[in-house]
Amino acid sequence: MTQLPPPSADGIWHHLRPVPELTVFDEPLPAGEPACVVVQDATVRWVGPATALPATYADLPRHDARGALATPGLVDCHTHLVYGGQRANEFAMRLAGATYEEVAQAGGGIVSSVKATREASEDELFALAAPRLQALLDEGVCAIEIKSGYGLALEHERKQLRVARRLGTAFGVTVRTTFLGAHALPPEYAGRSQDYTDLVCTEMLPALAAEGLVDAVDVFCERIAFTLAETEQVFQAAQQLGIPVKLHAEQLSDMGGAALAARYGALSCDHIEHLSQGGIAAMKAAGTVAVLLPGAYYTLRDTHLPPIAQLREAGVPMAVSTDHNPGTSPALSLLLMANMACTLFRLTVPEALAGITTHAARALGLQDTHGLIAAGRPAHFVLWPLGDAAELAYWYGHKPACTIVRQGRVAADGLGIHTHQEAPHGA
Ligand code: DI6
Ligand code: FE
Repeated sequence: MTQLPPPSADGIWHHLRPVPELTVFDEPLPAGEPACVVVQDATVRWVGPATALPATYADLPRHDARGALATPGLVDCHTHLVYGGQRANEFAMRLAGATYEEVAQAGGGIVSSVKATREASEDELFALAAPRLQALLDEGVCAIEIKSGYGLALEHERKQLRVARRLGTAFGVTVRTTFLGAHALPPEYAGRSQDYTDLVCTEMLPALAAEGLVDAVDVFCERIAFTLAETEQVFQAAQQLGIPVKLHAEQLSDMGGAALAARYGALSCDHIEHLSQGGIAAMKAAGTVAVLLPGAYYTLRDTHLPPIAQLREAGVPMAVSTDHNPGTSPALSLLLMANMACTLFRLTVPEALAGITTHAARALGLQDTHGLIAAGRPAHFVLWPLGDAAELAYWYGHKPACTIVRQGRVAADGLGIHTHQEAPHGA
């Protein structure tokens, strides 16, 4: 089946209302005045008021946004999107009182997804992940991180990462792959945690990196997963290969993982419900992003809030992501996560919006290409028929209509803006 690529978004997108905090204007936008975004060769060339539009662009096709709100393309910076099976049974167990740790100790948890993932072929994993990815893209996601970590053996981790790469190509979306070989101890290594960590560092990571499958390296540093020393060993292996690191840190307990990750210049520390003041200071000094995952907090019915006020006070950038995974966050709406970040974690609306755009891009090292509408960047933006940007975090439970420009193409046109342009002039 061959599919035509979506139409080019080149042209002048005019009469739109940008979110000022998420847009860099070439010419200042007077209050209340609609803006233009000029796209040429799939790149944003200029952003400003129609009255200041440079004459060089005047002949480009025009797309009338009719007052729609414009945001950068959304960025989902932490997902485990590729896996076999599902774990609804554990949801039921936890409702009956079992904790995440007890489920894991009973043979459920991550290793049950490992079994299903190992049994699935690459094509099967692709077919399972595709509709999940589509759901996220339909809300305006333009860049997504996809982790391995359900293979836990070279061939199966490779399979997951290859599927992640294929998804990016097939869907025309920026995919950042993260190798999470140190996610859980595979059953065949029970009681041999050090041996498995050695395997991750000396065989799996170098092989997958050589195949171009690893954009970043992550570890689940936790009582039920990998120790601080094992985490550092994986970070050293990543550092030797020049690959950036990130960490599942202080989700269930304060392991000191965030401070360690910061010492390795981590892109992000994620979850961080139990993050200490020392961890916050280390992250601030290293420029590490705090990735908040309210979906996991909600699903696990956690009650230990991440230290939002302290992160805010320290000036640590906060991103918000789905953490999509079959165990603790079967979430397929980044906008719902923005809503939960506000209601559960008390983020302000501007913080939540920066959390699913600018700061999420930084958490993936994509701060120069994603998360902001600005001249010189690839064209990724979304137009929403909303009166107030706060509506993005306010409504939940439905997919809003929107027009999506992704990788310089009109990936969706729910508002009929692009087709509009093709009607006879003046009609
Ligand atoms: N933390 C999480 O939230 C996911 N992985 C992790 O390290 C959960 C993964 C799972 O339960 O399958
Ligand atoms: Fe996760």
